[in-house]
Amino acid sequence: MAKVALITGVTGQDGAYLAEFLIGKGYIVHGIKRRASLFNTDRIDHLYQDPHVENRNFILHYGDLTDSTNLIRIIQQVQPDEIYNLAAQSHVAVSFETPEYTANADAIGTLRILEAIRILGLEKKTRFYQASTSELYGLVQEIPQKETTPFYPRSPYAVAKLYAYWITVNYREAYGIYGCNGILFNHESPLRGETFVTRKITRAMARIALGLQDCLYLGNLNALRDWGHARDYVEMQWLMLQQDQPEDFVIATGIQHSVRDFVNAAAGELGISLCWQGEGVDETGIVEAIDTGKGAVSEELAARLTGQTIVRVDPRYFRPTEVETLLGDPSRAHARLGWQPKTSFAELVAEMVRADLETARRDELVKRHGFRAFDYHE
Ligand code: NDP
Ligand code: GDR
Repeated sequence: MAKVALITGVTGQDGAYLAEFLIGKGYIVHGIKRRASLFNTDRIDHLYQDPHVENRNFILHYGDLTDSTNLIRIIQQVQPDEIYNLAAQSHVAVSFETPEYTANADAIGTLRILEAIRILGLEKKTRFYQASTSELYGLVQEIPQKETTPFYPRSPYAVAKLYAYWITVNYREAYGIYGCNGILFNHESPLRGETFVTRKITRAMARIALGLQDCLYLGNLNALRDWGHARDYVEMQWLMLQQDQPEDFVIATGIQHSVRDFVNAAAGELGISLCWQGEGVDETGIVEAIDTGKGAVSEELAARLTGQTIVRVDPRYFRPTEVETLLGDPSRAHARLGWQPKTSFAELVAEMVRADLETARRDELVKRHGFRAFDYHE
């Protein structure tokens, strides 16, 4: 019998990679998507199956983490062997603007699923994965961070995720539910949302290289993160639910880079070298030279771009309380589960830049033919 998985947040970055991974393992995958006024399934359209066809292995349900009865009904219908709770208002900066909603979805939403498992008597059948986060470490107490490092959340998002972390531990201890927290450090991909810093950078650099955008505005360039590839990290989410005993694990690469390093690496992929001038809010990234041999920037555009400021700091992207440095120690996951990340930082940046360059080329073509290309950036 094929195993049945239910993924909340299936339309997100990790949901898309995980759904594809589980289908590849022979699972029947159910996903919860939110109702939106426009289609919101771009990331999973390649997995879509016509609802009129029988024996589907990928099935979507409308739902929301803020709606208990809806969650109970879906879980009752699906009778999942495994639930992956990936749904969340996942943007740290946005959580300062919508703290109550973030708490409702990210904290109480997790409780709603755990309660549904209990109400339906599925404690012994259904295994539960909680998408916990390195943001729990916030104001870090120890470098690198591991499973025993104390938490100090620094945003409404992180505080909500702290509740979700502990309620998962509590339901495991109180009711014997097989529940695990994956404490995942930042992981990115070409499917990353456009307002997270990595994707914002790769998208902007590709657009600048084609003359579609003049400047990239960023916040804290000194922030340090441990960036991995989402494709590698979803494998670990599955592995955590396949063990004899439920445990919590840190998932990270163990290597740290600054936001500025990421900008340099993305620009370098396009043949652009930057020199940095000024400090703090006055810091700027200026084009020092362009290698047109890389084929991204034309000779004509290179002549215009050289010497131009293409990165500036805009304090609007500063956060009321910032997480300055995160570096994970994944040695427990390596020792106990045999897991290690496969994609290097350079490979990750290159893959993201390539994908965004392809999209920018399409936009440039549209613009050249007199149509208005999508130009939104935040
Ligand atoms: P995304 O923001 O890409 O995806 C979030 C998903 O949650 C989307 O499908 C979104 O739907 C859905 N969602 C949001 N609010 C609700 C709600 N109220 N009810 C139902 N669904 C909702 O996040 P990622 O894929 O990057 O991350 C997955 C999970 O892992 C998140 O919980 C995140 O907090 C956590 N995490 C992520 C890390 C990372 O670096 N990516 C690191 C550590 C933890 P829609 O598409 O409609 O917006
Ligand atoms: P983060 O990711 O907050 O770590 O949360 P994000 O990419 O938003 O920020 C990383 C760092 O970059 C700095 N930064 C900027 N960030 C954004 N978004 N936009 C900017 O213009 C900008 N300039 C500098 C930030 O201040 C920060 O220090 C992500 C999310 O996926 C969470 O859901 C997840 O839990 C954590 O990673 C681990």
